[in-house]
Amino acid sequence: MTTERSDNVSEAQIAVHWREEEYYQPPAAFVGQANASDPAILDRFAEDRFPECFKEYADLLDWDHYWHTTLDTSEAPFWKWFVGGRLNACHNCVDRHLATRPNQAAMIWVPEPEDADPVAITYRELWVRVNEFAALLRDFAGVKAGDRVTFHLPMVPELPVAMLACARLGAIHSEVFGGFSGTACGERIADSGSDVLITMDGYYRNGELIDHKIKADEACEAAAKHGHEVGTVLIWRRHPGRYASDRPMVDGRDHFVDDLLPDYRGQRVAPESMPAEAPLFLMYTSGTTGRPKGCQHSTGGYLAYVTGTSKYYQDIHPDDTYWCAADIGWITGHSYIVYGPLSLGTTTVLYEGVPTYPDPGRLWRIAERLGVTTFHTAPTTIRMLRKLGPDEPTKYHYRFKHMTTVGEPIEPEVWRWYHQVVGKGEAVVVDTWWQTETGGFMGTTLPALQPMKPGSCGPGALGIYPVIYDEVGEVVEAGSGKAGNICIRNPWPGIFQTIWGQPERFKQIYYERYNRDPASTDWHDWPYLAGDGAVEAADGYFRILGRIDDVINVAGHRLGTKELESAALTVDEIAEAAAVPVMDELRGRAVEMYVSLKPGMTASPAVQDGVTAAIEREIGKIARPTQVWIVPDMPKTRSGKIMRRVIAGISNFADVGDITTLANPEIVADIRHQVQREK
Ligand code: 6R9
Repeated sequence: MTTERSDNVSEAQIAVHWREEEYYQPPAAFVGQANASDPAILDRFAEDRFPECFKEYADLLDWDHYWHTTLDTSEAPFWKWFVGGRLNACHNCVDRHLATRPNQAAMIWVPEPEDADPVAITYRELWVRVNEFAALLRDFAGVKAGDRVTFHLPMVPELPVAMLACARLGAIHSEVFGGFSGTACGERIADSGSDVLITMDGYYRNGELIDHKIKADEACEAAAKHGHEVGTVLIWRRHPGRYASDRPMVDGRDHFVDDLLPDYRGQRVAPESMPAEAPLFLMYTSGTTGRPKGCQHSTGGYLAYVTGTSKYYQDIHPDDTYWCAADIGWITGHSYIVYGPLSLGTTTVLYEGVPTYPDPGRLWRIAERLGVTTFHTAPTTIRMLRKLGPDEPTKYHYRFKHMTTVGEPIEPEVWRWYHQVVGKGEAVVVDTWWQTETGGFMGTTLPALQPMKPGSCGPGALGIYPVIYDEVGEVVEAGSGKAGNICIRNPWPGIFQTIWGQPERFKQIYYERYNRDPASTDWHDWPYLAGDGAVEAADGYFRILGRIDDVINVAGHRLGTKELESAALTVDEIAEAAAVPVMDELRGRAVEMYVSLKPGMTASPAVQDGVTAAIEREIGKIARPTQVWIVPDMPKTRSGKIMRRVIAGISNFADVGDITTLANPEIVADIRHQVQREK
């Protein structure tokens, strides 16, 4: 498969092709209790029912005013769902459950260290907390409907409380994953134009209390460099009353939330009735250029889509104890820890720390202690736990009925361990392919109705019609064995509305490639380009090969090669940089950096460390490369483009393709010699 730029290398190009696998059927006990066990549901979402089929999802919500138009395509491809409708997302996730289950735990938070008890927060308590914090945001920080509020919060209940408080006010939240650097956070603050930053002084990870306030200072500084001043920084203390950082508080800017909150005790804030199309949140993700993309999600369409898919694919029932062990700082956490599960009134678990500390039995101990019924994680975690604690699950008496995987392709062998050992052969496994942009699941199986196939995510979700196109826009037929670019033919309620502040880029990246007529208002002319390579088997199941663009998916985290390269270029000695993906046993893919030096500079370990440090500073530790190679020159085309495809071939011990057209073909053997000798 080729990609958009000839100098580019894509993950999909270095994907391993595994053979077709056998089906696994769901256990009868699961089918008997499933939310979707009648095949009639497939007819209700048949193509000729589009778009009205999605009314079924929207009807799971409470609306202040019902909508008049299900799908408005007049400004294609800026789709508008449930037009005329009004609702409040916080009301749907909290208030509406007060009548039926005020004393049921809405959330259970499992903190580090391990001897600390889990904290249950009932729906009533959640309602009180959200109201008080919303009052503080409104009256102290001046937040109102439509304002953007950035969070840089770790995995603590204060994060969902802050999300729901913003939603209650109609403000747009933008959570930046806690592991991102202060600089990355500041860039996102400036891009979204947030006047308020909400953070925490510290959090636990691997048994250590990490100073997080330092990142708030860096974020404000970085935002200022982009010409944006942050007026208010609200800081929760991880241990109320006890400051976990030695960073000074900035007068007039920084405030401890636990000092302010007593003034708002008992206050109530009426949920703002928002148009269905009002943005609910921004979620930044990496893309083709250095500038991150703020994916803007709507209130009505998004909430309807995550509620519907949580019901039918996560099979969530109110009396489940549901645990998605992801971070809320990613789309998975927004959709399937917070909004979907709470909208359905279940108990959602969140945890602080990592799966492997203090030992690789931690997740299974939590599952046993809390009686978790439904479990959700990423292949990278599964691979790690399979390696570090292959028998750990057998030591604990939990029983999962349902398990999900998300974020990367899962190898059939790893899938089988998940099914057999983690799921004890009793749980269904639902592989869910989707993206920050899509809001919810795109390719997956209805667990009681469609059999599982290890390594394949499944067919399109209800009402979702994927198609694979080749480079010239011809359909790649199912069963042909050929890979191509996976697209979704139709819009759906969870699709993001635009890239914040960059509508042209939104159109260009996601819709230009296979658009049939730029003036058309017929959705058939606007296939959505997902940016993944995929293969469709004869049974209509899709196997995702990886990204086709300048994104590397490391342990389920999307990293932009341009962002990595521009971070490396901040190091004085560096003249040129190229980031390439390499296959990695545990993390799926890893990043290797290739750099060349300015004339007169000498290669040294200090330069290599400088590149790593720059990447950690600009993006965060998650982006740390596994190798920094200092090479005498980059392989280049005659027009001077760095041939990443050739470099990746060397790093992966794979074919480098045709190099006869390079300006400097001799460099290939030199680099190969240098790199492969050391690997
Ligand atoms: C939800 C999420 C999206 C990219 C996506 C694809 C990869 C996600 C997958 C999968 C194979 C799956 N991806 N789920 N690949 N099988 N089940 O992960 O969003 O962080 O935006 O990443 O992740 O490459 O394009 P996001």
